[in-house]
This record gives sequence, C-alpha cells and structure tokens, in this order.
Amino acid sequence: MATDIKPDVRSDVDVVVVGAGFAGLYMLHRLRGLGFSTVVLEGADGVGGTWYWNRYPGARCDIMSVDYSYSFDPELEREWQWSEKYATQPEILAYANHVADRYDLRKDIRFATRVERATWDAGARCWRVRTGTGDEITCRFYVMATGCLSLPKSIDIEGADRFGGDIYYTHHWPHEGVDFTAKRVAVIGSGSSGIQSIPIIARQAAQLTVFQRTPNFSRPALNGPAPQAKLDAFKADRDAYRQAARLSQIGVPAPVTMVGAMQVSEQERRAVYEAAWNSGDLLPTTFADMPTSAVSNETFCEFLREKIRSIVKDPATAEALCPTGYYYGTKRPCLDSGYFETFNLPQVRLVDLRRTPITTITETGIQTTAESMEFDAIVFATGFDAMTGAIVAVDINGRDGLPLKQKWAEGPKTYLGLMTVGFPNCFLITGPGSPSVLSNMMVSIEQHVDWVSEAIDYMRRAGLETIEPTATAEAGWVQHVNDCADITLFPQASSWYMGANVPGKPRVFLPYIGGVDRYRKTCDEVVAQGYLGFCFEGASGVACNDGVIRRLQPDVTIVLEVIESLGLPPVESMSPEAARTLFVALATQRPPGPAVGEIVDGALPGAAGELNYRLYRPATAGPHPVVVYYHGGGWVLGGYDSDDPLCRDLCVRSDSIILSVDYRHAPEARFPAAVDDALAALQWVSFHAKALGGRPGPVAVAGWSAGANLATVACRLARDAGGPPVAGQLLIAPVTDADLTRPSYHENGERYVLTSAIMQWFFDHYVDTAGRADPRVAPLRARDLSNLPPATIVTCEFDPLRDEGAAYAEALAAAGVDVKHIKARGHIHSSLTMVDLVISGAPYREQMGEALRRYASAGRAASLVRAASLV
Ligand code: NA7
Repeated sequence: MATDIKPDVRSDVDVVVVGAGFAGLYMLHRLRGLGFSTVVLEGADGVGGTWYWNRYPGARCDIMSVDYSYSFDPELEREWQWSEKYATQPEILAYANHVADRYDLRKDIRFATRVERATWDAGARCWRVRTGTGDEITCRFYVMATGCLSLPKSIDIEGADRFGGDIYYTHHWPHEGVDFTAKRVAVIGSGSSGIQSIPIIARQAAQLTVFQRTPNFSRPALNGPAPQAKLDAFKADRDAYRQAARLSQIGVPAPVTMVGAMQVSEQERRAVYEAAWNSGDLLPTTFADMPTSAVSNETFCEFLREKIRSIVKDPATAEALCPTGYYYGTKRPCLDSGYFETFNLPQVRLVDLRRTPITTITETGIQTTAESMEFDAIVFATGFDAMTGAIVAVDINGRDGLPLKQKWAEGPKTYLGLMTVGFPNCFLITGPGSPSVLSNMMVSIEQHVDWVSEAIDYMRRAGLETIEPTATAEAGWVQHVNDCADITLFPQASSWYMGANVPGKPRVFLPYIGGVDRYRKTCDEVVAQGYLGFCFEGASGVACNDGVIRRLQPDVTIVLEVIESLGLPPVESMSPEAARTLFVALATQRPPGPAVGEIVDGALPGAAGELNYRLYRPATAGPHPVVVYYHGGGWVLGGYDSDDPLCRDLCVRSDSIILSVDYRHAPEARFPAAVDDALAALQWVSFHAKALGGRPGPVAVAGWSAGANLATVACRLARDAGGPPVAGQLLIAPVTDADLTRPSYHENGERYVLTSAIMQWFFDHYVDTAGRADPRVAPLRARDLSNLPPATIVTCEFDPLRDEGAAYAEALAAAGVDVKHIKARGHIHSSLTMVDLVISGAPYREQMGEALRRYASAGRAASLVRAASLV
C-alpha cells in the first residue's frame, strides 16, 4: 500500500506515470527517491519511448549526444560514452536500457500496458486509471509522460489500405529490419524521418521514388566523433556546462548574438551562413532576428537554396527540393547525411506533390495527377499528431467529468505547459505551452520532472491534497505563449508546431517559444511567489494564489533587460544637457525604421524664432494628407528628428506626410513656450500644406508623450482661435494631467523606464507648480472639451500615464468628441515608438496608421463638400 498523503484517503499508488521514455524513466527515478510509490504504464515491451518505436534506417538524434543525455547524475555521465556526435537509434535505445537497469527502474514499469482512460474521482480525490488489460489503478497524482512526437498522424491518403505490396511506417519499423534489395520503393514524406532514411534506403533499393509535399531546409550533419571543443568544455566543468545548457535559449550551450542579419555587410553575412553550414549543428548561432525578420530570414533561406542547387545536378530536381513559401526554422529544420546528394543517383527520383499531387494509392502503386507508378514497397514517413495527440488519445476526464479532448477542442490550454484547469493533480511532462520541441528535450524533460516532483513533495510536507491552476493564470499563460509566437514568423508556416499537418486540428502554436532560460526562470518564480496561479486543497480548505506570471509583452521584457544591463544613471539625477546627450546616444543604437519616399529637413516660423522640422513623404503618388507630429521627451529632451523611426513608420502606415516639428525646450524655455510653438507650427503647416506637396484641407496632429500633450493642446487653442481646422488627433501615451497620484503611477512608476521621478523632473523643468493646473499643461482640466477634432488615444498598460490617458479619452467622449481608445496590452510608455525592436507594437501602430488614414479621408470629404458649396 502506498504512502498516503492523508490517512483517510487510500490509493493503490501515489503516482501513475504514463510512458517509459526519457521523461517517464526520470520521473520514476525522482519520485522513488522522494519516497512516493510510483508505477509507470508503458504500451511497448521495453523502455525508450520514441526511440523504442522509431527504428527506421538512419534514425539518429540531431541534438549532439553529449547534450542529448541526462544530467541528473554525474556518475551516469562519467560511465556512459557516446560513440558519435549524433548517436544512432540503437545506441540511444541502449542508453535508455542502461538507465533503466542502472537505477533498477523496470520493477515499477508495467510493459505492454496501454492506458485507455483516466478519470478524476472528486470524492476520493484520486485518479482512476484504466488500462487496455482492463485493470484499474488508483493514484493521487497522474503524470502524462507520453512524449511530443509519439502518436503518428493517421494516413490521410486515399487508397492506402488497398496497396498489395509491403507497407512500412518510420514510426513503427520492424525490429528485425527491412531489406529493400532489388525492390521498387516509394517514400512519402520529407521531414526528419524521410530525410534521415532516404539516403540509406536509396543505397539498397533498385528504384527509390520520393514523394515530397513540402521541401525542407536541411544541412549536413557532418557526423563523426563529437567536437573536441565541446567535449573539453564538458569535461573541464560539467556542472557549469549543464547549467549553461539550462540557462540557454534552446537547452544547449551556445553563443548569443544581438546582431541582426541586415546590420552586417553581405560578405559578413555569407561568412556567418557558411560557418553555420559547416558546423553540422542543428541550431547554430547566426543572427538575432532570424526568427522575427522576414527580410533577414530570407537571406539565409536563399543561401540554403543556393547550396541545394550546387549539390543537386538536375536543375529541375534541385528547384523542386528548394524550400519556398515559409521561413527557415518555422518548420522543423533537419540535419542529413547525404540527403540532397541522393537525388544525383540514377535510381532515385523525386515527385513534387505540389505540382502533381497523389490522387490515390492503388493495389500496385501510387497514382498522381500526372502518372501511375508501381512499387513493391511504400514507406510512410508522414509524421505525428504532435504535442497533443498522445495526450488526448487517452480518454482523460477531469472535474465534473470534463473530457480533456473537449476542453482542448479549440487547441490546448495549459498553465506553463504543466497542468490544465479542471484536471487536478494531473501533470504533463513537456506539454503544450512549454519549450518542449523547440528545445533540447532532455533539458526540458529534466526541468519538468524536477518541478513536478518538488511540487508533489511540497504538497506532502504542507498536508495538501490537490493542486490545480486557476483560470486566470491559465488564460494569462495561453496569452503569453501566443504573444511570444506572434512576434515571430512561426505562426505563418503550415507546420506541425501549428497543428497544420493534421487535417481538422485547430491551428494554434503549440510550444512555448520564449526560450528555455526564460521559461525556467518563470517556473521558478511561480514557486518563489508561493505557487502563483495555483489553487491547493487540503484538510484546512482551499487556498488560491491567483494571478498572472507574465504580463509584459515578451519583446518589451527583453528591452527592459537590455536597458537594465546598461546600468544607466537615473535621468532625474542628471542635468538636462547630460540627459539630452544620453538620449541622442541611445537613439543611434536603434533600428532606423522603414524606408519612406523622401525625407526633407526644413525650418518654419515658430512663436519666437525658427523651428526645425523633418518631413517624411510616402513613396506612393501624392499629394498626400499632412500630419503635424510633436516629438516626446517631457518638454526637455528630444528634437524634430528624435522620433525618426516612429515617424517613418507612421508615414508608411498612414500614407501621409508626417511633418515632425521642433518646439522650444525647457528649462531654457519654460511653459508656455512649447505650447506657443506647437500652435504656431500647426497654423503654418495648415496654411502651407499644398506648398509642402501635401493635399489641401485640414491637417491632422499626432504626438507621443509630452508631444501628444502639445498636439491636443494645440487642437484646443486652434478651436478657440477659430482655426485652423484639424482633421484629427493621434495621441500616443499622452500627458494629460500633472497629477502623479493616479493608480497607474503607483503601479508603474518605478520599473518601466518612464518613472514617477522622471515625470517629476520633467514637470519641475517645464512649469512652476502654480502653472500645472493650466489646461495648456493639463488638458484634462480644460473646462470645455467639446467640438475638438476626433481623437485616437493610445494608452499603454504599464505606463504611469495610462490612467490619465484613459481619463482624457473618457472626458473627450463625454464632451461629444469622437474618440477611439486603444489599449496597448503589455506595453510600457516608450515601447510603441520602438519600431522593429518591439515587434509586438506593430499591430498598434497599424491601428494608428489606420486612424490617420481615416482622418485624412474624412478631411478630404469635408473639403470636397466645402468646395462644392462654393461652386
Ligand atoms: P514530419 O517532420 O512531420 O514530416 C512528415 C512529412 O510527411 C512531411 O514532409 C509532410 O509534408 C509529409 N506528409 C504528411 N502527410 C502527407 C501526405 N498526406 N501526403 C504527402 N506528404 C505528407 O515528421 P517526421 O517523422 O519526419 O519528423 C518528426 C520529428 O521527429 C522531427 O521534426 C524531429 O523533431 C524528430 P508537409 O510538410 O506536411 O507538407
């Protein structure tokens, strides 16, 4: 009988683990070490999971073996030597068997035992697990260690059951091997399994025909002995090596780069790509923006296509093998041993299913839209129902009998990829929403097993019986997983990461792409914050620690980390002059923003002298509507050119001329100098719109931060002065009040670049305390906000100015102004201006561009009406 957590509740064992692959083996070892009675249920006759089943010729790992091995026991590491850089399937399976023997694991594994159903018994607070043999086992905790790529995708080609020859599946290869000598063989599929097996099958078969639906990016594995440098680093300090892996992006120690592909010359770029090609490494370090920038990524794609063309002699075959229509890495890349060279062999032929799809499999072969071919054998290398398939293949029923399959009908929802709401005490090892398939699986498996073991141990010590995530925590995590994916190119590809390979499967990005390092940190933080996002139930009742662990946009987090690493002095401790110098220096480091048609610098008359401006003209045919733009910088910092990337971006998105104008800065010129200049500029540009090459009619105004403050103040002063008319106002994170006590100041006033202290510093330089209630400083305090131009107000969730922006939107709406309030979730005060750096800001800037286009067309319609009434 098991060690029960609570004396009055009995179960057969503490934990049932499903699967005796690398996850299940380590889970058993850890739980046993903690004194929990555990049984592992495994469908196969032996250990090894995916490496038990996938015995096709050429099957190997493509993460280097030294990395693709357990790290939990230094003794195990010392006694096991891998013979090659990338171990073969038999060697990996031998390793799994060695581990099972070494730790005497088999005695708690029931082989040839498939789990069919698992049901949560709320009354007994245990799981009832039913196996294919009809047995029922009860357990406190139920762990799915079923692997990410273990349930094969069902064959979705018509006529497959009709074929009279031999049929093989890479995922279920005969243990005795297959002899293809003198056979006419077809291989369907060109993922990792196809790419690894095709060169070997080609050497045996009389004829080999490869049916390729999507060409894959593959590079030579250059297998052989493990690289000496790697072995040396490992041997020198194995703890440091393993720790570096745990704190790396993908679970393998690797250099990190911050350099984008387009920031270097073509020659340097090629050198990096050549090094990647010659590295024999699945995930070599290339450029930082490879996952996010289409332009950068395409340069690597084309390099790889050139390599294919240089290897494959027949140009038509080479072209058909060249991947197109998706970006490098967004479908799982491959490593190969002579794959492309195989197509130079006379007995090998490629059928491009994009041109001539399979219509049916016949009794004797395969028919495409172009021809009928006869075969002795067909090999299906058609992949897996990845990440969720093996989990929902078990009929798992949670609280109130909710089937997991039903809960996940629209795509999996998990908290940290570890648990899912409604399924207490049910853990997933490397589940959807965790780095899993985007990482070295061994590192991710160990991290999850450790986390789960420690959680169960904690519960035992605290006398708790159930653990379950909260709905808020789960929704927040799902959002964060999507936020991370959405700033990359990955969701654009029809990949198994997206569930796109399985007909009818919801298109959801399944793994977590935020990185092994960040993910681990997140899981650790959850624990450190008292299991944030979890509810526990025990003898003393239910205790929930509700909350969301990651609320910032992922790229905003990175920006904050980079800024913190610079160790800059606080702005408020600096003189305005020093702060300006720093502001300018930082601006040189940012991406430039998109190209526009033309940029012209000029000067216009301000209220007390000339003001510089910079005009951004779209590349499209004009004349264009005109927008007067006021830069940010708290009335103290910045200049007409300091928001350059944002102005370029708005120019392109709105198809408008953006005229970014300077104004006098404090403390040299205090309030109301900036206001006077802002109004003067608006008047001058309105009058000279046509001369500037713009479209006649009312101009719009836009601004960020203090610039948005000036923009809206200028609108109101123009209204009071009887003109000029303004088509609309775009206010990005505006200053609308001088009240530093709103909740958003309390919540966000210290950590997100723009701090309460800096705002205080700005106000002190700009205006006397007595003047701060003036509506030209605090437009929210204006008595009459009616008849102002339509407004688009953008507020950022983690901005001290958020609440006053929202209050201004409400006040304008109450005064009858047409207002659109855009709330930028997960953003900080400055992140929307960081074009090409904070990619998650792009959808908001698109809405801004759209608002300016709308104002332009409304302004144009009004002008036409006026013109018509004059005729
Ligand atoms: P993959 O990578 O999913 O590859 C499956 C291949 O089979 C891929 O080229 C598919 O084309 C192709 N496929 C799937 N269904 C069809 C049909 N109906 N007709 C033609 N071709 C088809 O699976 P693997 O087993 O190779 O590798 C899985 C992972 O294991 C691998 O990524 C590593 O992580 C280890 P598609 O691309 O869908 O057009």
